[in-house]
Amino acid sequence: MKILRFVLMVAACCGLVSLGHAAPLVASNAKVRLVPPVSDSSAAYVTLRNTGAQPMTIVGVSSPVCRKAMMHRANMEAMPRVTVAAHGEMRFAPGGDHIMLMGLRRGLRVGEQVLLLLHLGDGSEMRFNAAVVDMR
Ligand SMILES: [Cu+2]
Repeated sequence: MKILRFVLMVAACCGLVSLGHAAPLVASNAKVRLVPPVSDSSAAYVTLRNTGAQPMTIVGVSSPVCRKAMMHRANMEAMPRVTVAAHGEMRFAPGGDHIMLMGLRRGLRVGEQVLLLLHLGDGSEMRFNAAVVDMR
């Protein structure tokens, strides 16, 4: 048991467990909108697929690239939590629900990878990278 715990701890530290997915949630098509250097906010988009038989709830988002990140509806209304149904899908997409990145700490460059973290209702977190894309 002790050995198993140690192995899990090492795996978690190395990102083997959480990087890219928090099973059963899978991220795809992740991107961040390129904004002019004068803009201090941007948005991130991603499709989240719940491959599991239990609903998964996202209770927060964050990124080292900005001071504050939030889940927003298309009308910029904040969504404090989002539940992805079992075997369901949640799309954060241009013109719709999105992840708002506020207080950017630096300029963004096309092609760079931005780390995003989803904080889940069970206390775990899911990390994935989103490429900066010029979406004009
Ligand atoms: Cu917004």
